[in-house]
Amino acid sequence: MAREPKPDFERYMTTLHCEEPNRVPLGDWHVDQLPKDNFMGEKVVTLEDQVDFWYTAGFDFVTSSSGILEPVRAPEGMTTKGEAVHTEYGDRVSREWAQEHEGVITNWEQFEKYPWPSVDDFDLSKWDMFDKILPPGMKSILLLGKIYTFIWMSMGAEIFFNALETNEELPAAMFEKVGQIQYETFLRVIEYPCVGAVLHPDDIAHNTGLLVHPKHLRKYLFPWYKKIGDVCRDKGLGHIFHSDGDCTEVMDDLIDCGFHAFNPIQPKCMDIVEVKKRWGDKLCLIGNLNLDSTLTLGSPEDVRAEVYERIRTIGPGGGYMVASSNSITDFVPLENMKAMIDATFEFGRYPIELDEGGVKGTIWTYQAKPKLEKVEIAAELDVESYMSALLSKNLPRLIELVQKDIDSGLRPPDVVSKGMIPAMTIIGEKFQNGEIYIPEMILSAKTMSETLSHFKDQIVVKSEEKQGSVVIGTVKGDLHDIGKDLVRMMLEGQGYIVEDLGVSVDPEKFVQTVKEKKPDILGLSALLTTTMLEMKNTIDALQEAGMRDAVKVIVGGAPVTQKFANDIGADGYAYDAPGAAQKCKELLSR
Ligand code: B1M
Repeated sequence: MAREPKPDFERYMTTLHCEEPNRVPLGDWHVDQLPKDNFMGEKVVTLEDQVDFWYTAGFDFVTSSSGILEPVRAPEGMTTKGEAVHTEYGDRVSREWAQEHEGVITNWEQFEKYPWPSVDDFDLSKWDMFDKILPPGMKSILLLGKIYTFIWMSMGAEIFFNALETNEELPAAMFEKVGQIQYETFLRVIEYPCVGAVLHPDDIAHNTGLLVHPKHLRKYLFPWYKKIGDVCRDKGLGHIFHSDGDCTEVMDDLIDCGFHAFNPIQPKCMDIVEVKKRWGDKLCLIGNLNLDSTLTLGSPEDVRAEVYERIRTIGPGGGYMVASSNSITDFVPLENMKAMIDATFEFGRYPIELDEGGVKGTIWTYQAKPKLEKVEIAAELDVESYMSALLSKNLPRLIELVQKDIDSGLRPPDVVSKGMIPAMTIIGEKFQNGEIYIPEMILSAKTMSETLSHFKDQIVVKSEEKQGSVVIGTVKGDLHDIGKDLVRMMLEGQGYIVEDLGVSVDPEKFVQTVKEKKPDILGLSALLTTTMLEMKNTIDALQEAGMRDAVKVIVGGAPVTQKFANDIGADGYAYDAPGAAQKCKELLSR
């Protein structure tokens, strides 16, 4: 790359204002350590090294985190965090993440005792340094994380979701506390002249929609963004929002919060062409280069073709920056990262006049999520009432309904299979259609399991009436467990006996458990393109152990597709939790 980097933060700001600059800027805000080192051919260690990396790669800025409230700290005596280690690179990129089940702030006592930081305790000298060492034309972008993400991670996802739906006092106090800390940090850091923009990396969505109902975001989160946004507008600073997943439902809210730009528009979740049409005059779009496939599994030619296509379709008129659909992770090959940067320089010059199909390569375009088959339910009981009791988490009402049906002469297992299971299936459909959110799904499933345990002595299901048994886990190297947990709950709610092995499960552990427990089905979940390959390793390990025919294997998770499932020899694939329950039923009835 013999290009002379000519950083120009004005170009970045012009693009944020949805106007045409002289060329399309690069927009990634996070690059893992390994690709940085590989790109530079040496370890990127000091602040000067960091600046050198962003400058040499061709960015108009360097990003830097405030470091406040990150990561979630587990003070002595409180529960600890999980750790992710990408095995390919040993411990070089090991990280810590809060476990979803056990938060560190789950009650008032923990809230009071938490070592809440203040910006006054922070060493802000790096911003002073940036002021001195940034090359002409470059500015720094403050990564002001995280409000929402910090709160759900420190409370534990399940506890946070539950509290939002049942007793909002603690989450409300958390939003107040965390929002205030972030706001004060923001005010202090933007005093440094080097700061040109503020970016919030705060994931609020997953593949098919928001993680929680937008009313909670509107009440607790967006007012903080707006407060920060107002100051940014006043001071001429850029204001950028990052959330993975499908944020369609709140795009107008984000504009109202004063954001100039939205990142990363995951291609599996949102159609960037449609997003540009609907909001492109008010919101600059940053991202969309497919991390699931092109950037990670494709060739440099594929990357070049995808950059060409995005610039051709989204670039005209301004308001677009080339970036990945999350970040440049350590599993993006160096030559693909370079191809992305080079192609941006090659094709991004304004005015953009590129012909369709001008560069050949396999590229990714948005595909709408699969339409799920509507399940016909033989509603012999009052399924509607069961459903509303489950959705309102009304345990006494459920107990009353079950008792009434038992008293009318029905066998208790039939009450479950003809009343509660169909009700849970409809709740699953509502989730698929975006009518309800993850907390409602989780809480309905929990309420169902509490009802079942209330009647456990009466609901003695004969073995031939059991739906089947499932061993489930997230594969090796992968720590994502919210989706896997939802699948487990949905299966339990449908009458399956489920053994959950947790996250980052070795193939050997899966094989051993299949040997010991002899489940009908083995369920594998993966959320990363790299860890998806562990699904194949697990199936191969079953084969080697002579156990492949002993169990049906179903796979799922955000990057997994039916084609991938076929390629690795899985017996089934499901797009989501309700689909997983359907698939298990189908496999067991064969
Ligand atoms: Co991460 N993350 N994450 N993350 N994260 C994703 C998955 C990502 C898609 C974001 C993106 O690209 N914009 C991306 C993966 C890209 C890729 O590889 N293709 C990603 C990345 C890159 C990373 C890190 C590498 C980030 C980094 O370090 N640079 C890192 C890796 C850590 C590790 O695992 N080793 C990382 C970390 C994290 C957190 C720890 C911060 C957190 C996880 C917390 C936790 O789970 N306890 C996190 C989160 C929250 C996400 C997003 C935002 C949301 C995932 C989620 O919980 N969804 C996600 C973005 C996205 O999904 N679009 C993202 C809600 C859940 C209900 O949906 O899990 O999809 P989902 O499950 C669905 C279906 O997929 C299906 O049913 C579920 C319910 O309907 N399903 C199955 C799941 N398992 C199934 C099994 C089945 C059948 C269906 O059969 C057995």
